[in-house]
Amino acid sequence: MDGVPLAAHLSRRMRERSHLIYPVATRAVLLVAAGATVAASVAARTADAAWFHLRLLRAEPAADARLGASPPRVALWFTERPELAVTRVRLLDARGTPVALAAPTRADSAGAPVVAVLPRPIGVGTYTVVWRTMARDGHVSDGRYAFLVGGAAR
Ligand SMILES: [Cu+2]
Repeated sequence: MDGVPLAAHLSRRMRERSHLIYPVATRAVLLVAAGATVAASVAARTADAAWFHLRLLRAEPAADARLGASPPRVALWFTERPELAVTRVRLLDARGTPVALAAPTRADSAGAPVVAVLPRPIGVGTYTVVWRTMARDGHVSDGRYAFLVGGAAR
């Protein structure tokens, strides 16, 4: 039955997105509503995806970059000011294991990136940056992208 996995997916999605925005009681109501009105949720989610206010503008390392050596940091520029207190940046190796990364910081100036320093250099391999943040209006955005260390020399 097609509706079941979709409903489960939407519930999970709603839970992820709501935990920063809504108190627990409201979240429970939203989960019930999500199960009851899947079609409406699909429409809302589609519109939502098209209108995420905060998006990743650019990044260092860039998506799909091939670096000759370990980057010193991950820097993320967003289209609007992110709420640093709820911003999470993780770096995963090819097996999905988290790599040591300092807590994200951000200079208090317009256009400043969120920066997470690598305390130790990383070795050759493929890595994935996973980020999640929230705009000042409470909208949560998240994403991930990969880059390669050791792929420059050929
Ligand atoms: Cu928004």
